[in-house]
Amino acid sequence: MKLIVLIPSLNEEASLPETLRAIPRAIPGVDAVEVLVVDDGSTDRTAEVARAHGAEHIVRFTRTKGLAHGFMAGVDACLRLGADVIVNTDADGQYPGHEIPRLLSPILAGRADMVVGDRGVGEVAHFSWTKRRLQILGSWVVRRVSGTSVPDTTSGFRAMTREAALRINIVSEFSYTLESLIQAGKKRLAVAHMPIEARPTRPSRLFGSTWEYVKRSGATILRIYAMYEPFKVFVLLGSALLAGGVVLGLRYAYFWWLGEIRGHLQSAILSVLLLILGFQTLQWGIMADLIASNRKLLEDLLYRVRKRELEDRG
Ligand SMILES: Nc1nc2c(ncn2[C@@H]2O[C@H](COP(=O)(O)OP(=O)(O)O)[C@@H](O)[C@H]2O)c(=O)[nH]1
Ligand SMILES: [Mg+2]
Repeated sequence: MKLIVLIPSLNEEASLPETLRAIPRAIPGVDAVEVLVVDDGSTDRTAEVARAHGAEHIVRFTRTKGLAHGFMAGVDACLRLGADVIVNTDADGQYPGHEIPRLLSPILAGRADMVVGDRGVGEVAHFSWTKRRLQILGSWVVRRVSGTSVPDTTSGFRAMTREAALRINIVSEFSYTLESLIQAGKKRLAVAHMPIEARPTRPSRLFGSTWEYVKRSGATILRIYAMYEPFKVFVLLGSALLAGGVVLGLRYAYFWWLGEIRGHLQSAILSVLLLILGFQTLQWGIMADLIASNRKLLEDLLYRVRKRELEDRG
């Protein structure tokens, strides 16, 4: 069993030495532990520092592509390097290296394909009150959408098996945390969570402000959900529009019955408009559903191709 610890990094020369030092190199049940640092076009000495402090593998981009790209490239490289298990952690030292064995335990016990480290987002002392509430609310939404029971859905401390890594395809540009979790849930992977100790760190570089955080996470959740459950999304939307149209239409019919249609023409027009829009939205739902079934086939194809590539490498 080979473990590769993946660390996506952007200008992390200051924190990498400590983060790398803290990674345990001998873990019971694991034969080899290696470290792969993804240097996302850093302008400092991230790659050199990583190499000097024991990272066996470096993937370096010549320009910054963003965390989701870095994560996917890192996962791909880990698979090619023969990883049976991948642990992702942050370069800033928020997730202590000594928690890696515990994070791995559900996978080593054969109970999970993916494990998410739980910082206890409701209680983390170094998060502000608003950030804690938002984390709780956001995580609740993601649990509903993904059908998993992970308490801390934005945690970057994760372990996954090769099988899970082969199944996950990140398409959003911004962060992989929510998308990978929703995909894992929708693809019926066994997702477990493990309480871990988290350290206070410097302010996040991924989000400038809380508002930006909410906006981007909300958009990600909506898009990924619509990608996997398009029929539900569009039927809900279409039905709401149709219902509005029907109610207004009935109201108009009632006035017409009483012979008082003067002054009610506006609502009749609105009713027709809503009915048309609602009907069209339902049609979109059918279209989106057809496209989604193609996506499933494509994802399955991608999975088989990737698996074949790994097998061919021996
Ligand atoms: N590849 C890549 N990594 C990034 C980027 N921004 C942040 N990171 C890395 O992602 C991890 C988390 O970043 P951090 O600033 O701690 O955000 P937090 O997770 O919200 O605390 C760290 O290892 C960063 O080096 C980016 O644009 N590209
Ligand atoms: Mg951080």
